[in-house]
This record gives sequence, structure tokens and C-alpha cells, in this order.
Amino acid sequence: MDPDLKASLLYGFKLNGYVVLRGFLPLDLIESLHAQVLPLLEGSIRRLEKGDGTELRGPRRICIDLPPFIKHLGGPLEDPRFRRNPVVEELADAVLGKWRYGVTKAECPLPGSQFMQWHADSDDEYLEGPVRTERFTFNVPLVDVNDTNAPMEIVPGSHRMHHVTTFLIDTIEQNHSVKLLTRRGDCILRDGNMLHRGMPHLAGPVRIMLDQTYRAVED
Ligand SMILES: O=C(O)CCC(=O)C(=O)O
Repeated sequence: MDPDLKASLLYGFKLNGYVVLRGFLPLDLIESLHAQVLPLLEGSIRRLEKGDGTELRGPRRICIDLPPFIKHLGGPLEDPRFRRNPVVEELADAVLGKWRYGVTKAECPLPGSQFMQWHADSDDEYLEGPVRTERFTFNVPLVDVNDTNAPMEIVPGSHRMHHVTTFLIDTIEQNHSVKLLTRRGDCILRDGNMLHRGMPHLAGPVRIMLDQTYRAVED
């Protein structure tokens, strides 16, 4: 990767806890990923309609665990530009040092889904150590994301503290949050410890967003 671009991306990531990579993946790849995930989502919706809520992260928020499908279907979801993107992995090396692959999911808030609670993707064990980037998430939105179809909202800089009293965020005078509005091909890299939440889906296509996470490996 160009060293100036790398330095700029790493600086943005360190400062804010995230960077948006504009026009990072080609449209034909995004379209083929969407064509592969849509029938999986339709299956999940049918299961939900029959009363199976096991894929729900919240009301009308489906989260599909992709590896079992990738194992059997292969296809675009196996494309190294998503699963093992060399630019993403070069940045993961710089941020995490030694790492392993984490989850591979599709986050799909359906029409009618509401605000999630603010949260960080960290567990109790993380709270016992120093604040550090332990989860590095590569997000690939498969549709254009605007104000109405459930953008992710984040609090820049919030990756630099532990989150144990997150509920207090609703008591402060102003929260300088940012909605991540993206066009197809734009991707996001974020520190899992940064506060974020899904916003309501009010109109437009279902917001399908892929996650490929990387986890730091402690020596
Ligand atoms: O779907 C979203 O916008 C939020 C996803 C989320 O909260 C997460 O990946 O932890």
C-alpha cells in the first residue's frame, strides 16, 4: 500500500476509532455479494415469520452467521477481496500486531427495526486489561446507506475508553455522534471498542452490511 495513504488511514483510525474507505471495492463485487446474500436473508425472514427468532439481534434485526453458508456454497462471499483483503490485513497487522480471524456475518436491519442500544463489541474480559484495539472490523455495506435505511451511528474517539456505564450516554447534553452514510463500494474499518448502534430502518432497501472481524492474539 502507498505509505502516505497507509499513514493517513492509520492516523484517522487511531484518532477517531474508524475510517471510511471510499470506493474501496468494485461495484460488480458488491452486486454479486448482494445477489448471494439476498436469498440467505429471505430464508432468515421466512424462518422469522414462522417464529424462529434465533438469528435476531433485536426486534427485526437479523444477523446471519455466514461461515456455514460459505463452506457449502463458496461463491462471492469467499472472494479474498472480502474475506482476506490484503489492504485490510496490512492495516490489521499495523493495528493489532498478531491477529486471528473473528466472525463473518451479515447485519440486516429490516423495515421497522428501531434504535439499538449504544454498545461496544467488547466482553467483560476486555474490561480487565488496558484500553487497546482488540477487535478490528471490516464492514462492507451491500446497498447505498442513507438516513432512512438504518445507517450505523458511531461516537468518534469513544474507542479510547472502557465502556462500563454506557447507559449514561443518554444523560449527557450532547453526543457528537456520526451516521455512517455510504455508497456501494465504500467500506468501513472500525475499532470494536468504539461505541456504535444501528439506527431505525424507515424506508428503502434492507441494509445488508457484511462484517469480517479480526481479533488480536495476546502472546
Ligand atoms: O447493524 C448495525 O448498524 C450495527 C451492528 C452492530 O451493532 C455490531 O456489529 O455490533
